[in-house]
Amino acid sequence: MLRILDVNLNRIGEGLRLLEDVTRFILNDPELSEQLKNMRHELLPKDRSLQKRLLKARRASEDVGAFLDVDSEAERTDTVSLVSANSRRVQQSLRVLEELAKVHGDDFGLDWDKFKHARFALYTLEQKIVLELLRHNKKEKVSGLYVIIDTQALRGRSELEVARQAIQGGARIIQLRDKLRPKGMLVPLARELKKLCAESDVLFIVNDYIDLAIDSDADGLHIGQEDLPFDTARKMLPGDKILGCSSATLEEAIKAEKEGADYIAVGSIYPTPSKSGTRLAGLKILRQVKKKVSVPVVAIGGINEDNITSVISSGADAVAVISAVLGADDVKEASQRLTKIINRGSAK
Ligand code: TZP
Ligand code: MG
Repeated sequence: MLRILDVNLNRIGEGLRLLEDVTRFILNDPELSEQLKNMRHELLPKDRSLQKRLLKARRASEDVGAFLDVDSEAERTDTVSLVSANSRRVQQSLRVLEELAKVHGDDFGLDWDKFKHARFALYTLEQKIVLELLRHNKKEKVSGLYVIIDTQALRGRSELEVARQAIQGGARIIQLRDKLRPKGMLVPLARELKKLCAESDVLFIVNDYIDLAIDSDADGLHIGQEDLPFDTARKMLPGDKILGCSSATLEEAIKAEKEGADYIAVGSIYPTPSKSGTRLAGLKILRQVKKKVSVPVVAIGGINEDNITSVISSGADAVAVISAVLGADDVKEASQRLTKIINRGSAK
């Protein structure tokens, strides 16, 4: 009995410690890591004499099951599966302790209800950590060439064909931007673009429309200062989706990050014919924003082959363009040329 208690308490302590470290050092989430730390402290026995009895009962070198798990351990190739496996382990141990405490709880001062509550709390925590990790992974992919499929700039070509060529030319992010058609008409298009992007491990972002982003299972939503308030959009978006926010000033960028932006688009960097009424931000604001925010920074507006080097050397993690790619007869070639310059610049 003591050996079973010892083993399961150890599993709980170790598993929760791993989850805590992931939320603390990878996700930088103080609330989640605090919750996990409190849970660990609450579950592990504080009674010194029980701690001693457990230690005495330990027979780790004689454990017949010690190396039976190796196959499933080898499958834990990424942090998400690591979190799932460790959550499961802790949940299972909590269940074991819950059942044992129902029968023998009084002998060891163990409360079965405490284990049950912790198990249910962990089901929700696991979900939160996994969604946050998926979002974190997407955020890390915000770099390189970001091509906006503006349906007004297609010059008779299809959105899908242009997106496919841009991806072949090296685009790492594709955005659907449509200011013309009724939203309903965009539903099948957004779903197809998402499928195309997923096949190439390219991020797919929807501009303006949160419902369209959710329906198409896009990787994220992009909004500007005149769309939904950023914190409202963040609350409405599923936890694994990224939120991109346009800013023309340093103050707007700082506020956007505070309200939940996963990347900040700074623009317009140069005057642009592609969007009327844009405010000019310039390279100076780009540099200031890059210094002050910790999320990736995307430069946008009037960027082309001739000026992209300055944009990269000013710190942009990604460069968003419409005309430099959609204005070219050969979308793939234009994307390739921009990608090459970006890669050269960021390698420095
Ligand atoms: N937001 C700020 S500038 C801009 C948008 C959508 C237009 C970018 O288009 P281009 O052709 O790359 O200047
Ligand atoms: Mg908008």
